[in-house]
Amino acid sequence: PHHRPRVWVSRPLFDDILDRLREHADVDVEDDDRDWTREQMAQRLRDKAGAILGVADPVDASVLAHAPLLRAVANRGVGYNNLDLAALSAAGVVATNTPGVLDETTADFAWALMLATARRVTEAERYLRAGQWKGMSFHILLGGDVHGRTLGILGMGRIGQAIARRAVGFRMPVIYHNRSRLDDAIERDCGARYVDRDTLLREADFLVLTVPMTAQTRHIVGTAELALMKRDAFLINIARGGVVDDAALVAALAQGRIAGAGLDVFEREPAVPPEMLALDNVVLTPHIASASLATRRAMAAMAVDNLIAALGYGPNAGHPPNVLNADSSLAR
Ligand code: 8YV
Repeated sequence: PHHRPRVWVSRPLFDDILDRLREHADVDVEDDDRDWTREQMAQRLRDKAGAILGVADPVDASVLAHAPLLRAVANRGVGYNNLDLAALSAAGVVATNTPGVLDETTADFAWALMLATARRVTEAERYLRAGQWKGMSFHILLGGDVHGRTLGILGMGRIGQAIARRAVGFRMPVIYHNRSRLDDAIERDCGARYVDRDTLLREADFLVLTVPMTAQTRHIVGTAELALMKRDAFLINIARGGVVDDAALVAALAQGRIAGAGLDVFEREPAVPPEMLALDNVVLTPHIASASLATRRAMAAMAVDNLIAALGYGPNAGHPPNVLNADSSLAR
């Protein structure tokens, strides 16, 4: 009899998109969002050939030791700091992510946070909803301008570039820092100038973080970096919580050493530091920068197509388009 692989989908996902996977595999879908421990991951994966995972669902050697049948894991996200790629390769498990499809939507949201923090949008709405608006006042809720100020981007990958390209209409000079300098043609296309890290911190009016979470980027913005920033600058984080030292940021915000922050990600999601919640000069959102319906559907479809291909089915059988660990063997 033909053997159908078993697949685990760790969190709810668009059912019509999962139907494509069901043509090839027996699919177990979790119907609630929850954060999985390594022990729970190991337990769920012990009889599975593949999995579609959220970017917080950990896979390392301790999990893989209990998953002898596992051949592929597909992140439904571009970040993959939940995956230990060396351990996956050693176990012969293919890992994939969803690059590209979320760049523009995520860049839109970075701008939403820039505008909302500088112009105090959420604070203003809290004021109105609380019934504090008693009539036209010239002096209420005075914010900072966005247009004409300097946009600084740390981590100039696909998402950073998409953010930079949007600065033209706001007449904003764009500076960036990245592991490596971009080609002239790309710099011209996104109108961005390369600077060293300290210059970026010193000159940016908006410092937007779009670096991946790695050992090198952990706490890349901490007390020393915040001290270099302008007092009227805003910090925007749509990358990963761990790239910012939250305790240092809370201190800088509370002491007015920077003007404010727009944060979509936190060090220990879904926990948000209570000191942060008490501040008015921050805009806080629950990790939704890629959350437009069209983009989330495209991400889901990409993850499903990657997994189908990695398990040896469909038009790309054996060659999933978005492999992260080319050194893993497809034949396990
Ligand atoms: C998540 C993200 O995938 O792509 C990433 O790296 O962090 C997000 O797009 C999204 O929150 C769904 O879990």
